[in-house]
Amino acid sequence: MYAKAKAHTNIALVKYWGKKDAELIIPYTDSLSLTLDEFYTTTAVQYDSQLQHDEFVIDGQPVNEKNFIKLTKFMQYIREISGVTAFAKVTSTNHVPISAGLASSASAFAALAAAATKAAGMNLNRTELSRIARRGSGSATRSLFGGLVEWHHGTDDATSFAEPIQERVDFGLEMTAIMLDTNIKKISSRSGMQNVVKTSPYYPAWIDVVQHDMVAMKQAIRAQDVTRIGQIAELNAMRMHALNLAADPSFTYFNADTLRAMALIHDLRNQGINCYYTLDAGPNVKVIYHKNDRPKILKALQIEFREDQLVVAKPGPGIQYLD
Ligand code: 2P0
Repeated sequence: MYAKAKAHTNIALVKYWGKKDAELIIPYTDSLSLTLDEFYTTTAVQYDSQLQHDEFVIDGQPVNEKNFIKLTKFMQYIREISGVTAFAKVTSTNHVPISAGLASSASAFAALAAAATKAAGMNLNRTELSRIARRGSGSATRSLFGGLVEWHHGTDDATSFAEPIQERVDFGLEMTAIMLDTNIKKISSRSGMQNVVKTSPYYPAWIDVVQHDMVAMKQAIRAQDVTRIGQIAELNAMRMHALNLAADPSFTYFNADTLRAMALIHDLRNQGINCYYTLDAGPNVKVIYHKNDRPKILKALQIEFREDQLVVAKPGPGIQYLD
């Protein structure tokens, strides 16, 4: 009745932003991501018939009530499908280079789905696990697999799951995260995307954008064209963030440093250094480039940002069981 798993986080190159079904977390669009080696979560699950409720300890701290409700609901689903009746003690550790930064619900729910089902005696493949992880957090769907991963939006629980496009990414694609603000974000992804779906007049256009970008991105991956991958990812991210600016109430995850970092990447490109950026539901900027260009890019970034704000992340693996 015990298992431990490790899952890595992922950064979307074609973003997921909006749910058709909030309960099952069925998105409006497909999405495509790169799993990273630097950021991961390890989670141990122990079912224990003596417990009166589930217990969750994350990074040494018991979780708050809001997270407890979300997590115990997830565990309840695992009990339903596995037939296990006991509550569980769940112990989770986020491994990130600096505090809070890129700790992510993606790696958290992927690791929990794997550990909780294995401890319950289930032997599921990664596709099945990705469908389960999806119920915890959309981006977790993709974190069961390594490298470049596609999440098929599907129409129901059976058809909304992730699939690897290329698990071993060996053509030089790399990212560096510029950590600008590691505080917890003010607008959660969940409420941000909900507001956008309801009020952003550009939402129908976004659905078309993603359909187009998924095809173009997969072509660029097949061609191992890092420049094209960066171009598509950057424009896709900006179009996602434009939805937020156009929502009512309007909002943005950018701060002044975000704009400074984006301007620097544009400067580098103008100097002939090939690099692009993407941003998620927060101000931190992730730079996309070919690893051969890393020294030049880091040299330029180090003039503007502290060394400890810059985290190089390579493509990472899929789910692993530990112990
Ligand atoms: C993504 N993001 O594709 C997009 C791009 C952030 C921006 O998925 O509500 O934590 O748990 O499904 O997955 C972050 O949102 O949201 C996210 P829920 P999630 O990676």
